[in-house]
Amino acid sequence: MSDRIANPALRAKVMSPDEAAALIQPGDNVGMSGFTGAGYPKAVPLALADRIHAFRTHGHDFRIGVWTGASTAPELDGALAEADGIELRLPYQSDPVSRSKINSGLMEYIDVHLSHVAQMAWEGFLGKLDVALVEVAGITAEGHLIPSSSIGNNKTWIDLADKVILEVNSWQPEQLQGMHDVYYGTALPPNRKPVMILEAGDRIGVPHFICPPEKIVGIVETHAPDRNTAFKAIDEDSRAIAEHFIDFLDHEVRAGRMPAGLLPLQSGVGNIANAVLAGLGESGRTGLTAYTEVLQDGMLDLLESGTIRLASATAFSLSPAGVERFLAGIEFFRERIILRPQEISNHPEVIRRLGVVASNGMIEADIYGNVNSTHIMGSRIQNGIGGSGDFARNAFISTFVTPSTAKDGALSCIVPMVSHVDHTEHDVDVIITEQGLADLRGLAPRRRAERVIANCAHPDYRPMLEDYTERAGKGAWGLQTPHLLGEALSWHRRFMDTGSMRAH
Ligand code: 0RQ
Repeated sequence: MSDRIANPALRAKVMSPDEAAALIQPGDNVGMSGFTGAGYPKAVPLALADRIHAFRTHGHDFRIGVWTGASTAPELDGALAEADGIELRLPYQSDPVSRSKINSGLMEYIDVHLSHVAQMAWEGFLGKLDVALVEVAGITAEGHLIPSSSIGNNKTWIDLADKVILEVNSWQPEQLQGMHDVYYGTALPPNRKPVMILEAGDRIGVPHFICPPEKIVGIVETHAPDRNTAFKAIDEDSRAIAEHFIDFLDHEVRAGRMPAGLLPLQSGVGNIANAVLAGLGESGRTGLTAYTEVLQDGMLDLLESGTIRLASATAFSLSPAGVERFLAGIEFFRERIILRPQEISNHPEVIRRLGVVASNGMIEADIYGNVNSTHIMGSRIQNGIGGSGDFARNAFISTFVTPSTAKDGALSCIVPMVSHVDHTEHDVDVIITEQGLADLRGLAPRRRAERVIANCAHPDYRPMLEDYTERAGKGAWGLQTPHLLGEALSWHRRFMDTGSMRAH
């Protein structure tokens, strides 16, 4: 037994993963920890997948509802989806097996704004939460639970569930203790109070989760790493996108809309977001702050170089090399990083007050500035909206980034009409591709279209977009947001029929 469980009464509850999995029954809703591959339970979901397989072998069905913070890893989403053990999954996920089950109609998926999940669970729409299955870094002598590498919805799951199962992971650094800020002041209307974060680094909570010991029905000890996928090397397109973004920030400072120290930055997930952070590091700025969800490798660079002095988030999402660096410099980083529940890291009130500058990835944007972050060809889910909507709607400036084409140029990421809308034209201020940047603030729809096409579309697709816009400008039913409805989605149709959006 490791020395991570300092409370004697709770030490007595240590059991095997199989014994813990046996506490989860068919039809249960299970609130699990985990956010962008960090801090998810690593042993019990695998044991549960075995239990589900065994049930099936004996002719019995076994499915559960899986609620998390965000994406997890093959040991959780992958294993349970493979076993056809998930009836309903929420919120954001990015596992390929789950994606395939969802897109084949075998698994239900609710894609919720990440800041809304906790309130939705409290409101009762999702049914009863039977079990919370949460990874922690340790348990103090008083019985307080030390959070691990993500917080996500763990506080809510522990509060709401009938039973709590803990995984105490000794792979997680002990020095995480003290980095977290768990806020216990949330309530439903009409009892809500202001969330008093006035600067990105403000602390308003406690560094641990509080859980009545009698609710804890089992504790499993693990020593296993987080998922930790490596980032792609920064390519030319990502570098160009980062340069446009940084030029834009300089422009905003010169225009007097932002202080020289900028406003708190939010940066989404993925390779391009990581490249944007790297570009910021080369810009020579210092003393910035981040109010964001996820801390990728690029953020460690910025903290080390002093570009960013403080970062608030709900989770890490580091590559294996990033984990090594984090561990080597943990005393330095723990002074500069705060992890919060996702209902606070993504809180609309706080994002609006701080004036966050948001930057998120997307699948496609249309000429008027509507953005699709989630669905390929309007129907196949890629990942989910995650926190991008929390930030896009409430940010001071909301930017979306993508290469101008995908799949070796067979797809244009700038299209006449998006095949699915996550962020409406009203929530999208700036679109950036490697071609350039379209600042849409203050522009009416037809002027937005001109700018998006001229600045962001790939030259191979620009003439087709100009042609569409010109004809729509003459033949549309109305000229506020001109569209030819019979043709607006024909580019997607062509891709599905021929494998390319190109006309020939
Ligand atoms: O597919 O993997 O099969 O090659 O989409 O695209 O270019 O690798 O970009 O990793 O930055 O992800 C929007 C998915 C972008 C991500 C999205 C295909 C492309 C590839 C991935 P392959 P890239 P990224 C904070 C904020 C929503 C949640 C969010 C995302 C795959 O940014 O999930 O922002 N965002 N959360 O080939 C068809 C197009 C395409 C396309 C790209 N136009 N049509 N396929 N692809 N463009 C974090 C959280 O909330 C947790």
